[in-house]
Parts: sequence; C-alpha cells; structure tokens
Amino acid sequence: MTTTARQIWQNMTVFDGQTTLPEPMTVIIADGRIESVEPTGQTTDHPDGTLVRDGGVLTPGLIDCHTHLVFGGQRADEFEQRLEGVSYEQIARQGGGILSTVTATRAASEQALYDQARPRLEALMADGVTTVEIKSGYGLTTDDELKMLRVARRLGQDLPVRVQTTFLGTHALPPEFKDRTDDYIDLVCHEMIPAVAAEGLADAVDVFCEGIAFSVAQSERVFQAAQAHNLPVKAHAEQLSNLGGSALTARYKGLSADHIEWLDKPAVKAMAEAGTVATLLPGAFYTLRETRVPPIDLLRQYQVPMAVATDGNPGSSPIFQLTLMLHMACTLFRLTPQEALQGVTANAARALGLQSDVGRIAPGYQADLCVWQCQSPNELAYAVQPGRLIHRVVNGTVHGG
Ligand code: DI6
Ligand code: FE
Repeated sequence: MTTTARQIWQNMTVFDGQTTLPEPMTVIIADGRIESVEPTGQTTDHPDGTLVRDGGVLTPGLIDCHTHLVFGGQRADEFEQRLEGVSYEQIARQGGGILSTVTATRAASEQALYDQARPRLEALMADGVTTVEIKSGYGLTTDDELKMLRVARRLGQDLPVRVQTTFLGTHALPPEFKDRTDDYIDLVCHEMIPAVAAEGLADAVDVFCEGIAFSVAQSERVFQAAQAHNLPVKAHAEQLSNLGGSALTARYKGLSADHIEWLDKPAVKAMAEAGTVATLLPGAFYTLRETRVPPIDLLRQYQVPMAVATDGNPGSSPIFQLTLMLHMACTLFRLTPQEALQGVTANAARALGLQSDVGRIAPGYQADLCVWQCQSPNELAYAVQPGRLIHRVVNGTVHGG
C-alpha cells in the first residue's frame, strides 16, 4: 500500500467511464482526486510527482450498485431443489427462499454476520470493486434491519472500499405478519424508516415490488415515508411480471429500477424523463433461468442509462464477481462491451446518486481506479478470467501490485 502526494500514471489505455480513449493517456492524481487526464504525447509541463506506472489498461474503480451481501446462512439445498425443477416462486410461497435467509439472519449476531459478509466483499474487491451498495432486507424487524445496516457500515469503515447502504425492509413479508401486509407496511413506514433515518444508517430505500412481495400501492407508501425522511428510492421491479413498479419509481424520481425484464415502453419513457437508471442483473436472470430479456433496444432508444450489477444474494444470484456480470450482460442481454463497462462505472455511480464523485476518470473525480492485466478494456467483458487486477486505487491510495 503506497500513498504519494502527486502520482503520475502515463501511457495508460483509458476507459474513462463512458468510452475508451483513442490514445495513450497520462493521468495525474493529487490529494486523492484526479487532477488531469491528457494524451501522453501532448503533456507539456511535467509537474512534480512520482511516476507510478508507465503503460497498462486503466478504468475507474468498479461499482457494484446492487448487492445483498450481508446475510446469514446459505441456500445450497434450495439450489438443488431448483435444479430438480421447483421454481423460485414456488419455493418462496412454501416459506423458503428469502424467508429461510431471514430466519438465519435473525439468529446471527452482528459479529457473525460481519464475519460471513467480509469474504464476499473481499472477493468483489479482488475483482476491482471500489464502491459497493449493500442492502438490508433479511432482518424484517426493526432491530434486525438495523443490525444488518450496521454490519454494512462497519465493512465500509474497516476495508478500503466505499459502501453505500440501502434499507430494504420491504423485501418479503415476515411470517408473523401473514395476511397482514398493510400492518407490516405501517411498521416499515412508521417505525423502521424513522429509526434507520435517525441513526443515519441508510443512503436509500428499496422495495421489492412483485407478485410474491409487495404491490405498487404498498410500495408507494414506502416511497412516501422514505421521501419524508429525505431518502432517495429505488425498486426491484418488473422481474417476474409487469406490475408497474418501475413507472412508480420514476414518478418518485427514483435512483434506479432494477431487474426490469418485463419493463414496457411507457415505463421506459417515464424512466428517461425522470433520470432513473435501468439496473440490469444478469446473474439473477441466469441463475433463475429466465427467458425474457430486458428491453435493451428501448432503453437505448430513450437513452435510459443502463447499470450492471451482481445482485449478489444467497438465492437468486449467489455470485460475487462483477467482471463476470460484464460478460453476462453482453452474452445474455447483448450489451456492447463498452455499454457493459459504462454499466459498472459511470452509470452505476448514477444509480447510487454518486455521479459527480466516482465512476469516471476525469478531473475532479475521486481517484478510484483499477489497472488491469490485459490489452484493451473490452477484454474485461470478453474473457472470463479472474486475477487480472494489478492495482486497485481508492481515494488515491494504491492497493496491490
Ligand atoms: N433480489 C432480491 O432481493 C430477490 N431477488 C433479487 O434479485 C431475491 C433475494 C433472495 O432470494 O434471497
Ligand atoms: Fe436484489
């Protein structure tokens, strides 16, 4: 680990968050921020500084904008059931799925949850992640939701990675509220969100708007409570059916609508107008063997920014490798490699409301960067090959190498 006052990275092949720049660049970092980005040949004055590297592929630090990496237990048995043909929805309706993780998460101490989550986060970091979003949603009581969010915050304090936390109290209906969904929504709105806001434990509020979870009307009540506490909103929406959760999210100027396999054209337009990001989760699509692909052409046509994330969770996407999602977004959803790279950098930053601070290699941005062992940035999406990360830079501090 090294820190220097001013660092010079020259002759770098740069993907800047939007595009791969056509010529070798010199990137200068000072005080944890990017000071300048200029073609190496045209760099006229040579400011004082340490030459950190000469040559290589440079991208913004990767951003995983949708994960559930804090949870208790695991669901390998359910994985086997699904291989035998039982559907994810059937398992959920039988009280398994998310609820089995809720039982394990409630039983786990804060320290146990931390110990289980940390290696998952370290796996993401070893793959280039410098900013990660972590959701609650497996506690479903006020205390257990707060416990999960504290674990997420602690991970961000202990490890060199930026952690954004999201409160997802409306992930599933807890069993003790069976047939009393609206009473649970009352608890979320009147007790959980105020408690989370009072302790500053969440940066956003999410809902799972789906037939097996919460309706549009219930989701809207949660959004209203979130906004009353100045918390931005987002949703798991249009994953298994077209309920209208994404359009609702756009109406509340939400950060992102995630999954969106069943998204329709009016909702795409609404998201474009609202500036709501479309977060694609190819790991869940793959794991659940879904067949309906998100409407990528419509998203392109209306210029809705597309993010790509792992959705790392114990059920529908037990995958903690963001570069694999680059590959899957291309093979499964036909994104171009450049679109996929935008999805884990500039657009992922936008999905977290951090677009003026991270996700780009441009003057003024945080010096969160990755140097890769490959010849072009597109190779990160093309080849599934862990171990290519040479340096991970967070806030100007170089890790690895
Ligand atoms: N995110 C979720 O929250 C649920 N689906 C998804 O994409 C599933 C989480 C789980 O099965 O534990
Ligand atoms: Fe999710």
